[in-house]
Amino acid sequence: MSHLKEKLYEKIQQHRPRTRKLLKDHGDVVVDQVTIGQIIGGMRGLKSLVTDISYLDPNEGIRYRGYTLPEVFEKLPKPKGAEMPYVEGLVYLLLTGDIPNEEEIAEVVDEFSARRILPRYVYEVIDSFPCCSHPMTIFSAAIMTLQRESFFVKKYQHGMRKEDYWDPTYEDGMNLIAKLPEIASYIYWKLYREGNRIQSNPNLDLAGNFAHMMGKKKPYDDVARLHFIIHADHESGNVSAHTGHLVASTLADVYLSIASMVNGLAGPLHGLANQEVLRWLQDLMEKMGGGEPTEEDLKKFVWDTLNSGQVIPGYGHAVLRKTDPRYTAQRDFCLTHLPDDPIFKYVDMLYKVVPDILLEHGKAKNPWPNLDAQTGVIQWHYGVQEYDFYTVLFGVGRAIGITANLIWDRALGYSLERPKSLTTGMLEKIANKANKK
Ligand code: NMX
Ligand code: MLT
Repeated sequence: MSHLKEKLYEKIQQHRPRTRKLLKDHGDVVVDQVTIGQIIGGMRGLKSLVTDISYLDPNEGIRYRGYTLPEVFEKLPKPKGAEMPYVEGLVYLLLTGDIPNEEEIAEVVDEFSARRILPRYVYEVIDSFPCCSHPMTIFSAAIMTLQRESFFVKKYQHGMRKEDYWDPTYEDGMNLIAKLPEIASYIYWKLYREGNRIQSNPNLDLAGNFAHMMGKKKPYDDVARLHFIIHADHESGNVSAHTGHLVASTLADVYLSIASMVNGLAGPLHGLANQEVLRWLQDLMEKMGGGEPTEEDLKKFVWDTLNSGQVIPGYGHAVLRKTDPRYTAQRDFCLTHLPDDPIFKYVDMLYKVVPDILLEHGKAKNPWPNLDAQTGVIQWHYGVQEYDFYTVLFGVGRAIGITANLIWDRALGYSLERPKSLTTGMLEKIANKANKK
Protein backbone atom coordinates (compact mmCIF):
# COMPACT_ATOMS: atom_id res chain seq x y z
CA MET A 1 0.00 0.00 0.00
CA SER A 2 1.36 3.45 -0.87
CA HIS A 3 2.09 5.90 1.93
CA LEU A 4 -0.76 8.13 0.75
CA LYS A 5 -3.25 5.28 0.80
CA GLU A 6 -2.08 4.14 4.26
CA LYS A 7 -2.36 7.66 5.60
CA LEU A 8 -5.80 8.02 4.04
CA TYR A 9 -6.96 4.78 5.66
CA GLU A 10 -5.69 5.98 9.02
CA LYS A 11 -7.66 9.22 8.59
CA ILE A 12 -10.76 7.30 7.53
CA GLN A 13 -10.61 5.13 10.62
CA GLN A 14 -10.21 8.21 12.83
CA HIS A 15 -13.15 9.97 11.14
CA ARG A 16 -15.70 7.17 10.98
CA PRO A 17 -16.77 7.32 14.67
CA ARG A 18 -17.56 11.05 14.30
CA THR A 19 -20.02 10.43 11.48
CA ARG A 20 -21.48 7.38 13.25
CA LYS A 21 -22.00 9.38 16.46
CA LEU A 22 -23.67 12.28 14.62
CA LEU A 23 -26.07 9.87 12.97
CA LYS A 24 -26.77 7.73 16.00
CA ASP A 25 -26.93 10.35 18.78
CA HIS A 26 -27.91 13.52 16.93
CA GLY A 27 -29.72 12.34 13.81
CA ASP A 28 -32.87 14.34 14.73
CA VAL A 29 -31.18 17.70 15.37
CA VAL A 30 -32.54 20.40 13.03
CA VAL A 31 -29.84 22.12 10.94
CA ASP A 32 -31.89 24.24 8.55
CA GLN A 33 -35.40 25.03 7.40
CA VAL A 34 -36.55 25.11 3.80
CA THR A 35 -38.68 27.83 2.23
CA ILE A 36 -40.85 27.74 -0.88
CA GLY A 37 -38.37 30.20 -2.44
CA GLN A 38 -35.57 27.69 -1.94
CA ILE A 39 -37.56 24.76 -3.29
CA ILE A 40 -38.47 26.62 -6.49
CA GLY A 41 -35.19 28.55 -6.59
CA GLY A 42 -32.68 25.74 -6.97
CA MET A 43 -32.25 25.02 -3.23
CA ARG A 44 -30.05 28.10 -2.93
CA GLY A 45 -28.35 28.26 0.45
CA LEU A 46 -30.08 25.14 1.81
CA LYS A 47 -27.69 23.37 4.17
CA SER A 48 -28.18 19.77 3.10
CA LEU A 49 -24.79 18.30 2.18
CA VAL A 50 -21.69 17.40 4.12
CA THR A 51 -18.05 17.41 3.01
CA ASP A 52 -14.75 18.02 4.78
CA ILE A 53 -12.73 18.49 1.59
CA SER A 54 -13.56 22.18 1.17
CA TYR A 55 -15.81 24.92 2.54
CA LEU A 56 -17.01 28.07 0.76
CA ASP A 57 -17.48 31.23 2.80
CA PRO A 58 -19.53 33.86 0.91
CA ASN A 59 -17.06 36.65 1.75
CA GLU A 60 -13.76 34.88 2.11
CA GLY A 61 -14.09 32.32 -0.69
CA ILE A 62 -12.95 28.72 -0.77
CA ARG A 63 -10.89 26.93 1.88
CA TYR A 64 -9.39 23.55 1.04
CA ARG A 65 -9.20 21.45 4.20
CA GLY A 66 -9.30 24.66 6.21
CA TYR A 67 -6.66 26.51 4.16
CA THR A 68 -7.43 29.62 2.10
CA LEU A 69 -6.04 29.66 -1.44
CA PRO A 70 -3.13 32.00 -0.55
CA GLU A 71 -2.27 29.58 2.29
CA VAL A 72 -2.46 26.59 -0.06
CA PHE A 73 -0.10 28.33 -2.48
CA GLU A 74 2.25 29.25 0.33
CA LYS A 75 2.30 25.92 2.16
CA LEU A 76 2.32 23.27 -0.56
CA PRO A 77 5.80 22.35 -1.85
CA LYS A 78 6.73 23.44 -5.37
CA PRO A 79 8.79 21.76 -8.05
CA LYS A 80 12.31 23.17 -8.33
CA GLY A 81 12.21 26.58 -10.03
CA ALA A 82 8.41 26.66 -10.13
CA GLU A 83 6.21 29.46 -8.87
CA MET A 84 3.17 27.26 -8.27
CA PRO A 85 2.87 24.15 -6.08
CA TYR A 86 2.63 20.53 -7.20
CA VAL A 87 -0.93 19.45 -8.05
CA GLU A 88 0.09 16.17 -6.42
CA GLY A 89 0.47 18.07 -3.13
CA LEU A 90 -3.11 19.27 -3.44
CA VAL A 91 -4.30 15.70 -4.05
CA TYR A 92 -2.52 14.67 -0.85
CA LEU A 93 -3.98 17.60 1.08
CA LEU A 94 -7.55 17.05 -0.12
CA LEU A 95 -7.43 13.33 0.64
CA THR A 96 -5.73 13.44 4.04
CA GLY A 97 -6.14 16.99 5.33
CA ASP A 98 -2.35 17.21 5.81
CA ILE A 99 0.28 19.29 4.02
CA PRO A 100 2.69 16.78 2.48
CA ASN A 101 6.48 17.02 2.58
CA GLU A 102 8.71 16.66 -0.51
CA GLU A 103 9.10 12.91 -0.04
CA GLU A 104 5.36 12.34 0.26
CA ILE A 105 4.78 14.40 -2.87
CA ALA A 106 7.46 12.53 -4.81
CA GLU A 107 5.60 9.30 -4.13
CA VAL A 108 2.34 10.71 -5.51
CA VAL A 109 4.20 12.05 -8.57
CA ASP A 110 5.50 8.50 -9.19
CA GLU A 111 2.09 7.02 -8.55
CA PHE A 112 0.43 9.24 -11.16
CA SER A 113 3.25 8.62 -13.58
CA ALA A 114 2.73 4.85 -13.28
CA ARG A 115 -1.03 5.19 -13.80
CA ARG A 116 -0.93 7.54 -16.80
CA ILE A 117 -0.95 5.19 -19.77
CA LEU A 118 -4.12 5.55 -21.79
CA PRO A 119 -5.49 2.42 -23.47
CA ARG A 120 -5.45 2.58 -27.27
CA TYR A 121 -9.24 2.39 -27.45
CA VAL A 122 -9.59 5.79 -25.76
CA TYR A 123 -7.61 7.46 -28.58
CA GLU A 124 -9.78 5.58 -31.07
CA VAL A 125 -12.99 6.77 -29.45
CA ILE A 126 -11.71 10.36 -29.49
CA ASP A 127 -10.66 9.92 -33.13
CA SER A 128 -14.09 8.65 -34.11
CA PHE A 129 -16.03 11.73 -32.95
CA PRO A 130 -17.85 13.57 -35.73
CA CYS A 131 -16.58 17.02 -36.64
CA CYS A 132 -17.83 19.98 -34.60
CA SER A 133 -18.44 17.88 -31.48
CA HIS A 134 -17.85 20.01 -28.42
CA PRO A 135 -14.64 19.11 -26.55
CA MET A 136 -16.65 18.63 -23.33
CA THR A 137 -18.80 16.01 -25.07
CA ILE A 138 -15.68 14.18 -26.22
CA PHE A 139 -14.10 14.54 -22.77
CA SER A 140 -17.13 13.03 -21.07
CA ALA A 141 -17.32 10.17 -23.60
CA ALA A 142 -13.59 9.40 -23.26
CA ILE A 143 -14.03 9.08 -19.49
CA MET A 144 -17.06 6.84 -20.03
CA THR A 145 -15.02 4.67 -22.36
CA LEU A 146 -12.60 3.98 -19.51
CA GLN A 147 -15.41 2.72 -17.29
CA ARG A 148 -14.68 -0.88 -18.29
CA GLU A 149 -11.44 -0.57 -16.26
CA SER A 150 -13.27 0.05 -12.98
CA PHE A 151 -11.88 -1.93 -10.02
CA PHE A 152 -14.90 -0.94 -7.99
CA VAL A 153 -17.24 -2.70 -10.44
CA LYS A 154 -15.14 -5.88 -10.40
CA LYS A 155 -14.84 -5.95 -6.60
CA TYR A 156 -18.54 -5.15 -6.17
CA GLN A 157 -19.53 -8.00 -8.45
CA HIS A 158 -17.41 -10.40 -6.41
CA GLY A 159 -18.99 -9.17 -3.18
CA MET A 160 -17.38 -6.47 -1.08
CA ARG A 161 -18.01 -5.21 2.46
CA LYS A 162 -19.36 -1.66 2.66
CA GLU A 163 -16.38 -0.46 4.75
CA ASP A 164 -14.05 -1.51 1.93
CA TYR A 165 -15.82 0.50 -0.82
CA TRP A 166 -13.36 3.38 -0.45
CA ASP A 167 -10.40 1.21 -1.50
CA PRO A 168 -11.29 0.40 -5.15
CA THR A 169 -12.81 3.89 -5.37
CA TYR A 170 -9.37 5.25 -4.49
CA GLU A 171 -7.77 3.02 -7.15
CA ASP A 172 -10.27 4.10 -9.82
CA GLY A 173 -9.94 7.74 -8.79
CA MET A 174 -6.15 7.81 -8.88
CA ASN A 175 -6.12 6.00 -12.23
CA LEU A 176 -8.57 8.48 -13.69
CA ILE A 177 -6.87 11.64 -12.37
CA ALA A 178 -3.57 10.40 -13.79
CA LYS A 179 -5.13 9.88 -17.22
CA LEU A 180 -7.17 13.09 -17.52
CA PRO A 181 -4.28 15.32 -18.69
CA GLU A 182 -3.52 12.74 -21.38
CA ILE A 183 -7.15 12.69 -22.50
CA ALA A 184 -7.47 16.48 -22.44
CA SER A 185 -4.27 17.15 -24.37
CA TYR A 186 -5.15 14.51 -26.95
CA ILE A 187 -8.58 16.09 -27.48
CA TYR A 188 -6.75 19.37 -28.04
CA TRP A 189 -4.40 17.92 -30.65
CA LYS A 190 -7.19 16.01 -32.32
CA LEU A 191 -9.56 18.98 -32.62
CA TYR A 192 -7.15 21.79 -33.35
CA ARG A 193 -3.77 20.36 -34.39
CA GLU A 194 -4.62 17.64 -36.91
CA GLY A 195 -4.33 14.75 -34.49
CA ASN A 196 -0.58 14.86 -33.90
CA ARG A 197 0.32 14.44 -30.28
CA ILE A 198 3.28 14.76 -27.97
CA GLN A 199 4.10 11.65 -25.95
CA SER A 200 3.88 11.95 -22.20
CA ASN A 201 7.12 12.47 -20.22
CA PRO A 202 7.16 10.05 -17.25
CA ASN A 203 9.70 12.19 -15.38
CA LEU A 204 7.43 15.19 -15.05
CA ASP A 205 4.79 16.02 -12.46
CA LEU A 206 1.15 15.93 -13.57
CA ALA A 207 0.88 19.61 -14.53
CA GLY A 208 4.41 19.80 -15.94
CA ASN A 209 3.60 16.81 -18.11
CA PHE A 210 0.34 18.41 -19.22
CA ALA A 211 2.21 21.54 -20.34
CA HIS A 212 4.71 19.31 -22.14
CA MET A 213 1.94 17.37 -23.92
CA MET A 214 0.28 20.67 -24.91
CA GLY A 215 3.59 21.63 -26.51
CA LYS A 216 3.95 24.65 -24.24
CA LYS A 217 7.09 26.11 -22.71
CA LYS A 218 7.45 27.62 -19.23
CA PRO A 219 5.62 29.19 -17.50
CA TYR A 220 2.70 27.18 -18.94
CA ASP A 221 3.54 24.40 -16.45
CA ASP A 222 2.84 26.92 -13.69
CA VAL A 223 -0.30 28.05 -15.52
CA ALA A 224 -1.47 24.42 -15.45
CA ARG A 225 -0.60 24.03 -11.75
CA LEU A 226 -2.42 27.26 -10.87
CA HIS A 227 -5.38 26.29 -13.03
CA PHE A 228 -5.84 22.73 -11.74
CA ILE A 229 -5.40 23.80 -8.11
CA ILE A 230 -7.89 26.67 -8.10
CA HIS A 231 -10.51 24.69 -10.03
CA ALA A 232 -10.27 21.55 -7.88
CA ASP A 233 -13.16 22.02 -5.48
CA HIS A 234 -15.83 24.49 -4.40
CA GLU A 235 -17.60 22.58 -1.62
CA SER A 236 -20.39 20.15 -2.52
CA GLY A 237 -23.36 22.20 -3.67
CA ASN A 238 -22.16 23.44 -7.06
CA VAL A 239 -23.60 21.53 -10.00
CA SER A 240 -20.49 19.56 -11.01
CA ALA A 241 -19.62 18.52 -7.44
CA HIS A 242 -23.20 17.76 -6.59
CA THR A 243 -23.76 15.77 -9.77
CA GLY A 244 -20.64 13.69 -9.16
CA HIS A 245 -21.73 13.01 -5.59
CA LEU A 246 -25.35 12.29 -6.56
CA VAL A 247 -24.44 9.78 -9.26
CA ALA A 248 -21.84 8.13 -7.01
CA SER A 249 -24.44 7.79 -4.26
CA THR A 250 -26.02 5.00 -6.33
CA LEU A 251 -22.63 3.22 -6.06
CA ALA A 252 -21.94 4.10 -9.68
CA ASP A 253 -18.15 3.96 -10.08
CA VAL A 254 -15.76 6.90 -10.38
CA TYR A 255 -15.83 6.89 -14.21
CA LEU A 256 -19.63 7.15 -14.40
CA SER A 257 -19.65 9.78 -11.66
CA ILE A 258 -16.88 11.97 -13.06
CA ALA A 259 -18.34 11.82 -16.58
CA SER A 260 -21.61 13.07 -15.05
CA MET A 261 -19.67 15.78 -13.23
CA VAL A 262 -18.18 16.82 -16.59
CA ASN A 263 -21.64 17.00 -18.15
CA GLY A 264 -22.83 19.27 -15.34
CA LEU A 265 -19.82 21.49 -15.80
CA ALA A 266 -20.59 21.89 -19.50
CA GLY A 267 -23.52 24.29 -18.97
CA PRO A 268 -22.99 28.03 -19.62
CA LEU A 269 -24.13 29.07 -16.13
CA HIS A 270 -21.42 26.81 -14.66
CA GLY A 271 -17.99 25.84 -16.09
CA LEU A 272 -18.77 26.74 -19.70
CA ALA A 273 -18.90 30.37 -18.59
CA ASN A 274 -15.11 30.50 -19.11
CA GLN A 275 -15.60 29.94 -22.86
CA GLU A 276 -18.51 32.38 -22.86
CA VAL A 277 -16.30 35.07 -21.34
CA LEU A 278 -13.82 34.78 -24.20
CA ARG A 279 -16.57 34.70 -26.82
CA TRP A 280 -18.08 37.83 -25.29
CA LEU A 281 -14.69 39.55 -25.07
CA GLN A 282 -13.91 38.75 -28.71
CA ASP A 283 -17.22 40.30 -29.66
CA LEU A 284 -16.34 43.39 -27.63
CA MET A 285 -12.87 43.64 -29.16
CA GLU A 286 -14.30 43.27 -32.64
CA LYS A 287 -16.73 46.10 -31.95
CA MET A 288 -13.79 48.25 -30.81
CA GLY A 289 -11.97 47.45 -34.05
CA GLY A 290 -8.92 46.29 -32.08
CA GLY A 291 -8.53 49.71 -30.43
CA GLU A 292 -8.57 50.48 -26.73
CA PRO A 293 -12.08 51.17 -25.45
CA THR A 294 -13.03 54.07 -23.26
CA GLU A 295 -14.91 53.45 -20.02
CA GLU A 296 -18.03 54.73 -21.80
CA ASP A 297 -17.56 52.15 -24.61
CA LEU A 298 -17.35 49.36 -22.04
CA LYS A 299 -20.37 50.57 -20.12
CA LYS A 300 -22.41 50.66 -23.31
CA PHE A 301 -21.32 47.13 -24.27
CA VAL A 302 -22.20 45.76 -20.81
CA TRP A 303 -25.60 47.48 -20.81
CA ASP A 304 -26.30 46.25 -24.35
CA THR A 305 -25.61 42.68 -23.19
CA LEU A 306 -27.92 43.06 -20.19
CA ASN A 307 -30.63 44.83 -22.17
CA SER A 308 -30.65 42.00 -24.70
CA GLY A 309 -31.56 39.65 -21.82
CA GLN A 310 -28.18 37.95 -21.50
CA VAL A 311 -26.05 37.54 -18.41
CA ILE A 312 -22.56 39.02 -18.09
CA PRO A 313 -20.42 35.87 -18.20
CA GLY A 314 -17.84 35.55 -15.45
CA TYR A 315 -19.81 37.73 -13.04
CA GLY A 316 -22.12 36.75 -10.20
CA HIS A 317 -22.19 33.70 -7.99
CA ALA A 318 -24.70 31.56 -6.14
CA VAL A 319 -22.76 31.69 -2.86
CA LEU A 320 -19.92 34.24 -3.11
CA ARG A 321 -20.64 37.86 -2.23
CA LYS A 322 -17.17 39.28 -2.91
CA THR A 323 -14.60 39.00 -5.70
CA ASP A 324 -13.75 35.31 -6.07
CA PRO A 325 -10.24 34.66 -4.64
CA ARG A 326 -9.71 32.34 -7.63
CA TYR A 327 -10.23 35.41 -9.84
CA THR A 328 -7.72 37.31 -7.72
CA ALA A 329 -5.15 34.49 -7.90
CA GLN A 330 -5.36 34.52 -11.70
CA ARG A 331 -5.35 38.34 -11.84
CA ASP A 332 -2.18 38.39 -9.72
CA PHE A 333 -0.60 35.93 -12.15
CA CYS A 334 -1.58 38.20 -15.06
CA LEU A 335 -0.19 41.28 -13.33
CA THR A 336 3.16 39.48 -12.95
CA HIS A 337 3.38 37.68 -16.28
CA LEU A 338 1.17 39.45 -18.81
CA PRO A 339 0.33 42.96 -17.59
CA ASP A 340 0.37 44.37 -21.13
CA ASP A 341 -1.73 41.64 -22.72
CA PRO A 342 -4.54 43.41 -24.62
CA ILE A 343 -7.25 40.99 -23.45
CA PHE A 344 -6.07 41.29 -19.86
CA LYS A 345 -6.40 45.05 -20.17
CA TYR A 346 -10.00 44.65 -21.35
CA VAL A 347 -10.76 42.24 -18.49
CA ASP A 348 -9.23 44.56 -15.94
CA MET A 349 -11.14 47.56 -17.28
CA LEU A 350 -14.34 45.50 -17.10
CA TYR A 351 -13.56 44.72 -13.45
CA LYS A 352 -13.79 48.47 -12.86
CA VAL A 353 -17.15 49.00 -14.60
CA VAL A 354 -19.22 45.78 -14.39
CA PRO A 355 -19.89 45.57 -10.62
CA ASP A 356 -21.46 49.05 -10.50
CA ILE A 357 -23.56 48.31 -13.57
CA LEU A 358 -24.79 45.01 -12.11
CA LEU A 359 -25.68 46.83 -8.90
CA GLU A 360 -27.60 49.46 -10.86
CA HIS A 361 -29.24 46.70 -12.94
CA GLY A 362 -30.47 45.42 -9.58
CA LYS A 363 -30.82 41.71 -10.21
CA ALA A 364 -27.58 39.85 -9.47
CA LYS A 365 -27.04 39.26 -5.75
CA ASN A 366 -23.30 39.26 -6.31
CA PRO A 367 -21.96 41.87 -8.75
CA TRP A 368 -18.35 40.68 -8.46
CA PRO A 369 -16.35 38.52 -10.88
CA ASN A 370 -15.96 34.76 -10.47
CA LEU A 371 -12.99 32.66 -11.58
CA ASP A 372 -14.25 32.27 -15.16
CA ALA A 373 -13.73 35.96 -15.89
CA GLN A 374 -9.95 35.51 -15.86
CA THR A 375 -9.28 31.94 -17.00
CA GLY A 376 -9.42 32.47 -20.75
CA VAL A 377 -7.14 35.52 -20.68
CA ILE A 378 -4.24 33.41 -19.43
CA GLN A 379 -4.90 30.51 -21.79
CA TRP A 380 -5.24 32.87 -24.75
CA HIS A 381 -2.00 34.62 -23.88
CA TYR A 382 -0.09 31.31 -23.95
CA GLY A 383 -1.56 30.32 -27.30
CA VAL A 384 -4.53 28.16 -26.28
CA GLN A 385 -7.00 30.30 -28.17
CA GLU A 386 -9.61 27.68 -28.99
CA TYR A 387 -11.90 28.81 -26.22
CA ASP A 388 -14.38 25.96 -26.44
CA PHE A 389 -11.54 23.89 -24.91
CA TYR A 390 -11.35 25.91 -21.68
CA THR A 391 -14.03 23.99 -19.80
CA VAL A 392 -12.10 20.75 -20.40
CA LEU A 393 -9.26 22.35 -18.42
CA PHE A 394 -11.75 23.21 -15.68
CA GLY A 395 -12.87 19.57 -15.74
CA VAL A 396 -9.36 18.18 -15.25
CA GLY A 397 -8.98 20.32 -12.13
CA ARG A 398 -12.49 19.72 -10.81
CA ALA A 399 -12.11 15.93 -11.13
CA ILE A 400 -9.36 16.09 -8.47
CA GLY A 401 -11.63 17.55 -5.82
CA ILE A 402 -14.65 15.46 -6.73
CA THR A 403 -12.63 12.25 -6.69
CA ALA A 404 -11.43 13.09 -3.17
CA ASN A 405 -15.06 13.65 -2.23
CA LEU A 406 -16.20 10.36 -3.76
CA ILE A 407 -13.53 8.38 -1.91
CA TRP A 408 -14.60 9.95 1.38
CA ASP A 409 -18.31 9.49 0.52
CA ARG A 410 -17.61 5.77 0.27
CA ALA A 411 -15.37 5.71 3.34
CA LEU A 412 -18.08 7.31 5.49
CA GLY A 413 -20.89 5.28 3.94
CA TYR A 414 -22.94 8.28 2.82
CA SER A 415 -26.40 7.25 1.67
CA LEU A 416 -28.12 7.13 -1.66
CA GLU A 417 -29.32 10.68 -2.33
CA ARG A 418 -33.08 10.88 -2.61
CA PRO A 419 -34.80 14.13 -1.55
CA LYS A 420 -38.58 14.43 -1.59
CA SER A 421 -40.55 16.47 -4.11
CA LEU A 422 -43.96 18.10 -3.78
CA THR A 423 -46.51 19.26 -6.33
CA THR A 424 -47.26 22.95 -7.00
CA GLY A 425 -50.71 22.39 -5.47
CA MET A 426 -49.12 21.14 -2.25
CA LEU A 427 -46.89 24.21 -2.07
CA GLU A 428 -49.94 26.44 -2.64
CA LYS A 429 -51.71 24.74 0.26
CA ILE A 430 -48.69 25.22 2.51
CA ALA A 431 -48.49 28.89 1.43
CA ASN A 432 -52.22 29.52 2.10
CA LYS A 433 -52.03 27.89 5.51
CA ALA A 434 -49.00 30.03 6.43
CA ASN A 435 -50.79 33.23 5.27
CA LYS A 436 -53.82 32.50 7.45
CA LYS A 437 -51.73 32.47 10.62
N1 NMX B 1 -25.38 39.05 -15.41
C1 NMX B 1 -26.69 39.36 -15.50
N2 NMX B 1 -27.62 38.92 -14.64
C2 NMX B 1 -27.20 38.17 -13.63
C3 NMX B 1 -25.85 37.83 -13.44
C4 NMX B 1 -24.92 38.28 -14.40
N3 NMX B 1 -23.63 37.95 -14.35
N4 NMX B 1 -25.74 37.05 -12.34
C5 NMX B 1 -26.99 36.91 -11.86
N5 NMX B 1 -27.87 37.57 -12.64
C6 NMX B 1 -29.32 37.60 -12.54
C7 NMX B 1 -29.84 36.17 -12.61
O1 NMX B 1 -29.92 35.72 -13.96
C8 NMX B 1 -31.15 36.29 -11.92
O2 NMX B 1 -32.07 36.84 -12.83
P1 NMX B 1 -33.63 36.40 -12.84
O3 NMX B 1 -34.16 36.83 -11.52
O4 NMX B 1 -34.20 37.12 -13.99
O5 NMX B 1 -33.65 34.91 -12.99
C9 NMX B 1 -30.88 37.31 -10.82
O6 NMX B 1 -29.70 38.03 -11.24
C10 NMX B 1 -30.60 36.71 -9.47
O7 NMX B 1 -29.56 35.73 -9.60
P2 NMX B 1 -28.56 35.45 -8.40
O8 NMX B 1 -29.36 34.95 -7.25
O9 NMX B 1 -27.67 36.61 -8.15
O10 NMX B 1 -27.63 34.31 -9.01
P3 NMX B 1 -27.85 32.73 -9.07
O11 NMX B 1 -27.41 32.15 -7.78
O12 NMX B 1 -29.24 32.40 -9.49
O13 NMX B 1 -26.91 32.32 -10.26
C11 NMX B 1 -24.89 32.44 -11.55
C12 NMX B 1 -25.49 32.36 -10.13
C13 NMX B 1 -23.40 32.24 -11.43
C14 NMX B 1 -25.50 31.33 -12.38
C15 NMX B 1 -25.23 33.82 -12.14
O14 NMX B 1 -24.59 34.83 -11.38
C16 NMX B 1 -24.82 33.94 -13.60
O15 NMX B 1 -25.61 33.56 -14.46
N6 NMX B 1 -23.58 34.45 -13.89
C17 NMX B 1 -23.07 34.51 -15.24
C18 NMX B 1 -22.60 33.12 -15.69
C19 NMX B 1 -21.35 32.73 -14.96
O16 NMX B 1 -20.39 33.47 -14.84
N7 NMX B 1 -21.33 31.48 -14.46
C20 NMX B 1 -20.12 30.93 -13.85
C21 NMX B 1 -20.23 30.71 -12.35
C22 NMX B 1 -18.96 30.11 -11.82
N8 NMX B 1 -18.78 28.75 -12.31
O17 NMX B 1 -17.78 28.44 -12.91
O18 NMX B 1 -19.68 27.91 -12.13
C1 MLT C 1 -17.65 26.35 -8.96
O1 MLT C 1 -16.43 26.44 -8.89
O2 MLT C 1 -18.22 25.24 -8.90
C2 MLT C 1 -18.45 27.57 -9.22
O3 MLT C 1 -17.89 28.71 -8.68
C3 MLT C 1 -19.92 27.42 -8.95
C4 MLT C 1 -20.35 27.29 -7.52
O4 MLT C 1 -19.58 27.17 -6.60
O5 MLT C 1 -21.60 27.35 -7.33
